[in-house]
Amino acid sequence: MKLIFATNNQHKVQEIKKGISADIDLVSLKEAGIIIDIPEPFDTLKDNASEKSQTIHQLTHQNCFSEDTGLEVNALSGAPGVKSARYSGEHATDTENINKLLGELAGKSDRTAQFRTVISLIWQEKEYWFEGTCPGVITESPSGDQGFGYDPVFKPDGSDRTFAQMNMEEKSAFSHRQKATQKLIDFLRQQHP
Ligand code: ITT
Repeated sequence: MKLIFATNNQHKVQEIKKGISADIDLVSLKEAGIIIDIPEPFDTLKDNASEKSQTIHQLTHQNCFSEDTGLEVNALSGAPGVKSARYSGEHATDTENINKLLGELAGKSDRTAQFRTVISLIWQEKEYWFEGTCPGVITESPSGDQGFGYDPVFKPDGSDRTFAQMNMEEKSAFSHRQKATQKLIDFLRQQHP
């Protein structure tokens, strides 16, 4: 079955393509030839995910999904959360965002955090949501050069390595994105047993 993944983030495409079953023909926006910068104007991951999938559905009239992900840090009352991509400014780089995060956490003893992913699926004209979380801690300094975003400073519970020190399969065993994707796969299997 064909499913469009409404994202411009190629790291997300790679991770979800690895985690999704072979019977699902996942097509990224790039592969579908759709060039669009979808705004994320809302205060929740769920609303932003819906905005992305509905925009692409209105354009293509095909089954599609999107996801919005945020890093929620307890000592910062859940920040950067829904603003994770723009934490240190509108066009912030990953390094700038990480530096801001480490600065905000300096001297704080509670370094617990979680990644949260919300998937919005539009399947046969109806919308469904799936969520995945991954608890962990923010390290004192960056380690590793794999992955993307905040991966160099996020160590999931149960591991002594950051996400950036893991390959994609290792990250998947812990990851928020993979947990949400698995729920999506389970749903699609029920539609087409
Ligand atoms: P799309 O909206 O096109 O899907 P995006 O990069 O704008 O892509 P988000 O708004 O969902 O995606 O992502 C928010 C930011 O959170 C993202 O830019 C990364 O910095 C960070 N992020 C998301 N998932 C992550 C992960 O698995 N590991 C580390 N950082 C992640």
